Amino acid sequence: MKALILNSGLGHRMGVITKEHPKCMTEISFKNTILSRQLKMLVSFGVEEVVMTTGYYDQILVDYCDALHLPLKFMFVNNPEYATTNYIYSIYCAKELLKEDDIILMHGDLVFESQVMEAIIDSPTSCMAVSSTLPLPEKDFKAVIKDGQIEKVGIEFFDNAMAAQPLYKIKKEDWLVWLANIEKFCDNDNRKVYAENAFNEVSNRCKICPCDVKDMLCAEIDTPEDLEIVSKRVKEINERTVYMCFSTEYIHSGHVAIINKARRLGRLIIGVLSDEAISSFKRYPLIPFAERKALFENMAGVERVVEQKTLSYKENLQVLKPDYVVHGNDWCEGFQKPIRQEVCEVLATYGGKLVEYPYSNNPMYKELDAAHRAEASMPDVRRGRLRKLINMKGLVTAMEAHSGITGLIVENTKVLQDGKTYQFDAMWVSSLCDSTAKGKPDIELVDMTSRFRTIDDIMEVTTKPIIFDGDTGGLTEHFVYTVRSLERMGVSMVIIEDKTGLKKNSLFGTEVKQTQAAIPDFCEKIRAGKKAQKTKEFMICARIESLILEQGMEDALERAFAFSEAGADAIMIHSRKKDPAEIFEFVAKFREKNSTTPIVVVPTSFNTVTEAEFKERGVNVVIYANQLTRTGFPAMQDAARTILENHRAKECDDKCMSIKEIITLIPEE
Ligand code: SPV
Ligand code: MG
Repeated sequence: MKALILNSGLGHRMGVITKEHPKCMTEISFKNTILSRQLKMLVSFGVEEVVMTTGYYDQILVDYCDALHLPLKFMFVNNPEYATTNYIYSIYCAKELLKEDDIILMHGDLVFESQVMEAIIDSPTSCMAVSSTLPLPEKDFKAVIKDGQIEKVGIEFFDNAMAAQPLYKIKKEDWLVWLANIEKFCDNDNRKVYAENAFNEVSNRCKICPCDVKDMLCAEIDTPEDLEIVSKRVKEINERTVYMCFSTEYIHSGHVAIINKARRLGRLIIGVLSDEAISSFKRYPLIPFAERKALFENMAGVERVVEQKTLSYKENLQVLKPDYVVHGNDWCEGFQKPIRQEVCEVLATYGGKLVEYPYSNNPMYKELDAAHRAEASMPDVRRGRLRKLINMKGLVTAMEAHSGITGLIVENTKVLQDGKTYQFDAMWVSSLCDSTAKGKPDIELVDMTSRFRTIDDIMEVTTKPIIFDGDTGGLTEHFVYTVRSLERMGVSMVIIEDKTGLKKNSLFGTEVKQTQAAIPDFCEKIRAGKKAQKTKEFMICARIESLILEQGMEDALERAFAFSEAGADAIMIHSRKKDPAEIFEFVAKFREKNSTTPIVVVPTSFNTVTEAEFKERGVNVVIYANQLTRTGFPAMQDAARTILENHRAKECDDKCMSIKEIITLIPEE
């Protein structure tokens, strides 16, 4: 697409302003002339070639364009009869340069805002800028519109007309029709009329549609008064601000494209989501906030970068009050829909506008995302993420997973509540559920090789950190190998319980015979494990069974202090009472002397306590240890019974997930 800018005229109505240069070189804002503004805008829309007709002070104009150093190829065409002809003849002089492309045609004294240019360029048909809201001008162009097309353009038409400005996009096939008639006019020495006179004769074959720019700025400057009014509007436009928010950890061409569009609207402020906000709906970012911020700070055209602490834009919008918020239209549906709704509501309170651009479904971006997800699932990246999350959030939640599919459920289940997204931070590979899935009792019968296989299945399809239930840890001599294997796999934490001999599930309590390990022996196991590990991120958590085995609070606390002294990275306190009192008491008493070692709880029995209350009391990890198993298997029993009772599967159908739903649960790489 080529631009054709008509700059041959004298501009005598401007008085002294155009005494020494053509009208288009008149300053319209700080550092910009009418022309430099037009040219920079064309560049920002990707136009590379400009045909410019010259006349009055033509060499000054040519030198000026060169001095702008813009990435444009200029073709200057002088109209030697500029003083006695109209621009129809300037076009005639340039005709040979204008036969190969669609063109953007504009008068050199036209000032418009970028959204006008965007509307013109994006128009699927040939078009001319008109306004349905401005009053019809007495002496300027009006366009007569019939059946959605422009029939005539001139200053003399008032019926069925709209105010019009000489800014067009004209497709080659339409332009060739108009240009042929321009040639006919000029060949017949009819050179003092508007080029539009030639159009009016062929408008049935040269289809130009109105492009309604309403009250956006699109005005010609004919007089010093026009200059004053338009300069003021340009100043206002230049002060507009635009806000966009990003969670991305890398910038691809799609981001660059939307940023370029946004910066045309005004001074661009980028909000970068905090690590915490990203973790709430995606995963812990690989690239920390400070670096993601620097990524945008170093981008041309970005004026300011601020932190956005929540998924909700509200706080930042209320402070920054941007004129525009720019976003891809992908948030019209899905979990971002309420966030969008809130943005609209906040913008409405002060007259801001939401501008949405079509979301790019470029497969390359999907591949980039998949590669990034794969990186997040790598052992070295995954292993350290639990510690980071605990440090960042204070309290993290883990949900039980015992297979690839339950891992995917923990990975992908999200809930949007009060403008915030909630998801589990980590996965718990429970001995109870892993054994149950294999139809075995929870007595350390399922061997480590098999337990590792479960971890592998989960790891293959997820990215969240994993907490492994290591039962008693086995013999110390064996535990050191377990630690290294888990570490190598990318597991973040192993929890071992201070029991010895045949381990039974804690929820049996004292109903079955279970023996607690001696404090020195268990300390020795912890020490050996810590010594064996190779990375500093891996965590060994000591689980205290004193309350389960009714050994009293004192014993539990003595063990907790001894185990953390021995090097345990976290302490898990367990209870099978419904009443959380003994858990609360333990946490309070432990925290009196130790404020840093993370505390882990498994509230299967004391399940009335909320995460917020646990956090407030000093707990750092809440594990939902078995709920997927306990809900999944009854549903299966029910389905099996239903089919047996009915001797067919029809009655079971309503209880079943559709195949489509299953497919959406399992993403394809
Ligand atoms: C498990 O989930 O296997 C546990 C927690 O160890 S509990 O079942 O409560 O003992
Ligand atoms: Mg267990």
